[in-house]
Amino acid sequence: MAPSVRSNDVSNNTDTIRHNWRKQEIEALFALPFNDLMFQAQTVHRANHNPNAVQMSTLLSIKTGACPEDCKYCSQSGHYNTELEKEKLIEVEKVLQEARTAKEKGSTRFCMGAAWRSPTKKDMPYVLKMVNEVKSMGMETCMTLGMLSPEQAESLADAGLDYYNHNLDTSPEYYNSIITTRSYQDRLDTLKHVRESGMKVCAGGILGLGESREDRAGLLMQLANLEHHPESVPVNMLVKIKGTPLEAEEELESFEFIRTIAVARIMMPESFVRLSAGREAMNEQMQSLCFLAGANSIFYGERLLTTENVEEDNDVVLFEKLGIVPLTLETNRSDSEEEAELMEEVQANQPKPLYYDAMTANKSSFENA
Ligand code: SAM
Ligand code: DTB
Ligand code: SF4
Repeated sequence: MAPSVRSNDVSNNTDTIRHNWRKQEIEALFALPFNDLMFQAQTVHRANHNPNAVQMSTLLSIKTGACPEDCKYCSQSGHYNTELEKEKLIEVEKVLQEARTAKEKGSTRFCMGAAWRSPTKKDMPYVLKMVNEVKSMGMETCMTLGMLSPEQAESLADAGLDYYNHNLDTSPEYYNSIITTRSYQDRLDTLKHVRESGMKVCAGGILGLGESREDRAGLLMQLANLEHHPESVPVNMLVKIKGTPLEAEEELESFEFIRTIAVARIMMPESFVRLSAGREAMNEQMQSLCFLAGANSIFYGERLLTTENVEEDNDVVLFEKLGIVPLTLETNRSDSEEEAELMEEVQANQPKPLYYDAMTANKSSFENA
């Protein structure tokens, strides 16, 4: 029998930004007939985004493995034997080379990730230099370095870091089954420091950790009820890593993953929802349904941090089949940024109040005729 919630009325959802979602409402969205959920998500998506443009970020691991945290899904945790090749903080020049290549291939954002609990005082000058130099190449910058103090967030913001990625990973209720070395509140605190520093927030989670639908709803509720929605919401599908406690975790059903993307889109209409890790194991049709559900960002490039991503050529082919274009920095500017720039232009072109330039005035009216 079809559930009693009908989704034809989308009028309340296309232009409302809410921060007071209740678990029951979210679960009701999850329980909609699939087509109704997709229609509602696509309607919200179209009201807020170009439905045929996808933002592309490229990842680079700047410090790999030997992490003191015990995240049960992670290849980089020092608690598990994952046979990962560890690497100390890499040289700034190597980062710049990789960023240059990513830019040439069409990526607009460069995300640098380190397997740290949090950066140390000694690490900071290097990461600040990386931000500064990648930024001056004309790319958006993103980092994920673990927990940040308010001061560290400030200094990254001052260096020009655009986004900071820090995931909540799952619901508060399920969290302790996955990570014990860092609390949920620690994560919320870092997100607060990032927001207060003025950087944009990238925060999402992982599906397929053995969590329930209620946990997926709980994760989205946490994200959407933050004071401001994260500008970027990565939704990762667990990449099973040999040697971790989740290596043999049962596969999450594909439609449940797509439903989660759709519910995220409805709850956070203006955010970029990123179809993140796990894409390599998804066929073209599954990825297309994720885009239809409102995902409008991907990691582009052959590697994520320590695992393989979809081959670039395959992404190009899929985009061509779907008529999707990569979002450029120019088209990604917000209305307020554009308005501010227009106002500046208008003000710069204001005629001097004490004389009237008849020649120019006439000329432009001819041109406009
Ligand atoms: N060490 C930092 C931290 O955890 O805050 C940053 C790097 S960490 C790899 C960033 C995120 O990647 C994690 O929070 C998790 O959501 C995701 N991730 C890590 N390993 C994953 C895996 N095997 N499958 C899917 N997502 C994963
Ligand atoms: C995020 O949410 N996913 C990215 C990024 N933020 C840093 C990381 C995915 C890691 C996938 C497993 C790996 O390559 O180690
Ligand atoms: Fe360390 Fe981040 Fe991996 Fe957790 S997810 S073990 S904090 S690198």
